Amino acid sequence: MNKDSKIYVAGHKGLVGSAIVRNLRARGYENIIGRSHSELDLTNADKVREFFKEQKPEYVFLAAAKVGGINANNKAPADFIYENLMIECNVIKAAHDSKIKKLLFLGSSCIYPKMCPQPIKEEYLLSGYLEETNEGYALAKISGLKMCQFFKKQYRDNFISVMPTNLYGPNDNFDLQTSHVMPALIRKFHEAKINNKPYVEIWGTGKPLREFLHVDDMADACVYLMENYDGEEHVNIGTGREVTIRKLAKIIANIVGYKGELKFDDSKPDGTPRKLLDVNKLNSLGWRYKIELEEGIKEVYQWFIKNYPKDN
Ligand code: GFB
Repeated sequence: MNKDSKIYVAGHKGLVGSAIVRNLRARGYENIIGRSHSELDLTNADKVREFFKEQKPEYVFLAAAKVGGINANNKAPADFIYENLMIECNVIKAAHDSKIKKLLFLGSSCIYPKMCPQPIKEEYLLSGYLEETNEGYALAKISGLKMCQFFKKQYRDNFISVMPTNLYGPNDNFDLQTSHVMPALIRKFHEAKINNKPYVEIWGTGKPLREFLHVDDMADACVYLMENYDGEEHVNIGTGREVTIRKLAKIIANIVGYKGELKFDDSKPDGTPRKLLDVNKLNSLGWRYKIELEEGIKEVYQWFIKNYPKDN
């Protein structure tokens, strides 16, 4: 990529897309374009085709997706599989037809089998059944990854894929019903602190293990791989470190300054027991994460306090 290459970040207002835009700007890329959902509906094939024809992007980061936490995924599997498949089909095909130079597709660590050996190597894909709470989303993301591989194989398109672990950062979704665990717990502990609530409810048993990566690290890895990786196989992006949900809750409570109790509601699903990515491939390509978990949470908590509506 040259500094004046035309780069389209699909999903430029979301958690990951906005971080990719910040990272590209910081590296001196100047010709970045994005379209909000109301400007361009990526599930509409004609509109997407038209957009690529008119704008002629040279590089594409496909960070647009319908995303959500365990509850959102569990309740709306049809929406998750449909919208994500449509976005992927439309953007990848339009990128192929307009002969762009390179595309990077973002997947998710939930593409791997539920009972995968740990840490999860890239080659474990499709070696077992999926976690049921996010099967729709996972199937769509597996299809996106495979589409990129197949377009590369059949047409020599330079389409690559990355599979991030659980991400967090500024511009996240803090809605308690649809968010991921990190923003949900930041908000729950903050509200419990200011309202002097004696306890905070945590979904599930607290036993599942999760790996968390700050979205600024994620964006840095994406831009790094766009610049340096052309392989057919996808690349895991993570830290290689994990915590239990119980430990995560304690870390967040401590950062927020909440002194009450934690109550675990095991009527809510735990989801996959463990999903720690093997990041040896990424490390050997020359990239390593920088932001430690506590440092990242402190930063996001400050962002949340600043941006959280005061009447809540
Ligand atoms: O982050 P999360 O929603 O997604 O939940 P997944 C992680 C764990 O935190 C689960 C527990 O064991 C939840 O039960 N948890 C505890 C909570 N309290 C809360 C809470 O208040 N809110 C939420 N959301 N969780 C998603 C997938 O799985 O991860 C997506 O559904 C995607 O497809 C994403 O892959 C990265 O890690 O379980």
